[in-house]
Amino acid sequence: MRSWIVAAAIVPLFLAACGARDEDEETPAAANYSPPTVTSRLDFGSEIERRFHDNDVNRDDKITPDELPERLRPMIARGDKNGDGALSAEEWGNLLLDWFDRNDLNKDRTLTSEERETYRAQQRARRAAAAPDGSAR
Ligand SMILES: [Ca+2]
Ligand SMILES: [Ca+2]
Repeated sequence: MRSWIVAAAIVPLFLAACGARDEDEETPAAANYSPPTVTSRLDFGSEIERRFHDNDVNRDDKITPDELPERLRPMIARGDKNGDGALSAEEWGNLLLDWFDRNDLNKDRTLTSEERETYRAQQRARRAAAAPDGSAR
């Protein structure tokens, strides 16, 4: 019993020590290294809400085209289900959760920076394969 407890205490320490040594070995490359990130779908939900309020400049609980940067304006046409030309909090949330789920390639409801990278690369490849004038849909 006692040795079991000791082993349980030592194993994590051992793993931590190995991790620390690996980090030391990687130090020369550290300058170019951005640590991987993981976002849970739950965390992303509060992020969605925060971003909605950030973008809703006039606080009317709608995001209109003039409140979005040019490159994000196509979001409105895609997400505006009731056709009022703006995104409600719900329409905004659905759009962003849909984006999250498309990026979550292994469908474990967390999004890693690696998955985002992979998804971005897939999108680039898809655009490159489309007609040069962008007419392909
Ligand atoms: Ca607004
Ligand atoms: Ca995932």
